[in-house]
Amino acid sequence: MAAAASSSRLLFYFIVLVIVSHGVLQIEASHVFYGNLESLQPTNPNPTYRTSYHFQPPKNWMNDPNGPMIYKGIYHFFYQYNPYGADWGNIVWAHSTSLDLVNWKSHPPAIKPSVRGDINGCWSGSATLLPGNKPAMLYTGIDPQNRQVQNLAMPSNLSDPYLVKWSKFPSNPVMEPTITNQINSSSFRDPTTAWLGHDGRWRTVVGSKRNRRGLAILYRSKDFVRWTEARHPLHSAKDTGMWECPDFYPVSTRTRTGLDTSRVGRGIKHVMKLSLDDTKHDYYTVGTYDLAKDKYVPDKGSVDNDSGLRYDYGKFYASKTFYDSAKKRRILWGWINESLPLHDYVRQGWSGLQAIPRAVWLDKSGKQLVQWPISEIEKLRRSRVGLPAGKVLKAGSKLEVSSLPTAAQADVEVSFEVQELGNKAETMDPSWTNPQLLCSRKDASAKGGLGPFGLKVLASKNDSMEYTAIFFRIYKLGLTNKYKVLMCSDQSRSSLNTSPDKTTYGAFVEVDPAREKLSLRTLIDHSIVESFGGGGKACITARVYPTLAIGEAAHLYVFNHGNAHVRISSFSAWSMKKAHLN
Ligand code: DQQ
Repeated sequence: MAAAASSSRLLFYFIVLVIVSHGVLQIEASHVFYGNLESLQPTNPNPTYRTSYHFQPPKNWMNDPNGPMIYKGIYHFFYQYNPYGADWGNIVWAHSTSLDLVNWKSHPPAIKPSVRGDINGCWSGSATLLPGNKPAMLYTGIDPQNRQVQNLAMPSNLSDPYLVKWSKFPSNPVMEPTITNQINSSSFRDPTTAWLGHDGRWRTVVGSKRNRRGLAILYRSKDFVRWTEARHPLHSAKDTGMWECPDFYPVSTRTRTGLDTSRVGRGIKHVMKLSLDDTKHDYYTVGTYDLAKDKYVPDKGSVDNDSGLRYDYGKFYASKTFYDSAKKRRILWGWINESLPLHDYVRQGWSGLQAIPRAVWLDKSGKQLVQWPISEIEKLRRSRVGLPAGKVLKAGSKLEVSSLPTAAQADVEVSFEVQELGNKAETMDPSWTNPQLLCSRKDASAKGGLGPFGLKVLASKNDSMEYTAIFFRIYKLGLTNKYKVLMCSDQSRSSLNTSPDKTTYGAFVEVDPAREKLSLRTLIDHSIVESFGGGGKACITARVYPTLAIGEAAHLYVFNHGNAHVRISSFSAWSMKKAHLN
């Protein structure tokens, strides 16, 4: 038996050698491979925009988070990585570990193209902890015919807590498109973390599409090795296009405590997150997992397409959660890509970052998720600067927060209270249903009734040339006593450089300003502005490339361009220490 296994392994190595010697093939899917750029050396390795506490490798291209997990007290993070350049291509699973999700040590790539089932690329996938605490990775491989197939890999040595070496299952692939199953071989990728049903069978879903219908194809297995496609998908939705990186997990309706992916039962709802290849948005629904039918059904009112709820209304894609059993929380990772044109980031020699890992839980309304940066990140805070509680920010005024050691690397928490709601709030037009459009029509400089008020970050002196503004506007809904809060992240003046994409982002925040304070937290990290409105009910992440507001020359302001006074009920800003990033 063992001799047969080792001879089949030898055969695989032989095949690999033959294939590798013929060079890497070109594949196109949701990312475009520009093979000719690989040979370009970075001519402008300018460190200005590199981050101090947002995860990134020392160089080259990074995209999706893969297989996050905790094993023997160590956090593992894998990611899509190009070892040869700053553009997408030659994809391997790079690997880093951490004790605190803040400081990271890098290891050699864990999964690289080497066998028939992944010779043209090791694409996204997820970790499952099998009984006995044995990690198993399901990931998409690109085979010699450029078909997308699903493979299995496991650690070679379970007593190494860093899990540096990984072995591929000799009979990979474990799921593949065939003539009979009618799966489109170029739209079949990104298996989720598997969950175990009461019938003793594992389940996973793989993202796909049929015509324009997005599909989460369901597979079941008793042994994690032989997988059978179910007769129906776990879920599908019309006109959504290809579903990349699906994520499916339970959330508690009662507490913020995270749940293991296999948990079902009373007091539990489920979340289905999909990454839409068409728009590069991650949207999610909240719903019920019907165990009898093995189907997921979104709740009534939970919008199941691109106009539904999003983790983040800025740059945030291909995200993935995992259950952190050490701290009993569910943690979300998401990829933040560049806003620079391709040639600019190839010249700078690196591309792509990860958002700060966020704890996620179900809001008490049961209708949406709440996200908050993991508390460990707070240990990087130093030199707190406050403002007196209750300070009034007069209509049309701004205030500089001047004594921060560096405003280019900071964490800011502010909360606002508004009086005069009834008199000063502008009336919302019922046709204003698209918050991003609304924010781009009314940028931070457009005076309003209640708002815009918020923060100007990465601002040049007197915010006269450059700034990124994150702010709120409060609207009244018709003749009612109800209000709608709009949150915007306005990048239109973020840089004097004309080449970056400066799209403005927006979201509605489910907060009642008549009863609650309106809070905003913004993590600033040189070229990232990651903001959490309403205690994490709406998040917006932006990439910016200021030319003046860099390093020590970056300024921070609190502003109010509305025509009503606003009270700052609390304010704290910290400079952030540098984390150890790989
Ligand atoms: N990125 C991976 C795919 C996935 C896409 C390839 C999403 O597996 O569908 O790098 O960004």
